[in-house]
Amino acid sequence: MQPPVSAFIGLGSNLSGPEQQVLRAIKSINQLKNCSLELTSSLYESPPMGPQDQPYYINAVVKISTTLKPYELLSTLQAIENQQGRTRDTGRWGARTLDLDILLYDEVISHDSKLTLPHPGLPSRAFVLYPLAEIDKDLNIPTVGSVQQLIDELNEAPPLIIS
Ligand code: ROI
Repeated sequence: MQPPVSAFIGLGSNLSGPEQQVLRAIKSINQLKNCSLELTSSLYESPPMGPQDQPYYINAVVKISTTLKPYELLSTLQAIENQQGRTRDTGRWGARTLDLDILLYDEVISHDSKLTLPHPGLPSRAFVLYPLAEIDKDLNIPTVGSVQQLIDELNEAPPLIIS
C-alpha cells in the first residue's frame, strides 16, 4: 500500500437542499475507510457559473489524506454522488444534487479522458479558490501558481460565506 497523500476535493450542489447535500457528503467522506478528513472550509453560496436558469450553488472544499490511488478516489467519490441521488441528465452545465471533484491529488499532473489533475476549472473559479484559500492560501498548484496568486488574478467578488 502506498503511503497516504494529501488531496483536495471540491463539493457543489444546487438541488434538493444544497446545504444539507454538501454536509451529508462531507460526513460520508469522513466515514471512508481509506481516507481521513483533515480540514473543511466554510460553506459558500454563489450564483451559477454557466447557464443562469438554475438555482444558486453551495460549495465547499475539504482536504483529505488518503491511501486510495487517483482512480480509486474518483470512483469512491462517484459512489457518494450516486448515493445522494445524482443523475446525469441535466448535462455538463446543468443543475445537480451533488458534484464531487478531485481538485488536486498530491502534486500529480494527469490528462486523460477520465481525470484531469489539477482540476482544469480550478484556476478560474472563485467558488473553488476562496474555500481552498481558507484551507491553505500558500498551496502550490502544479504548473499554475499559488492559490493566493490565482485569487489576485481573478478580479471577482468572493462567494458569500453562509456557515
Ligand atoms: N457554479 C457555481 N457557482 N458552483 C458550482 O459548483 C458550479 N458547478 C457547475 C457549473 C454548472 C459549472 N456552475 C457552477 O458544474
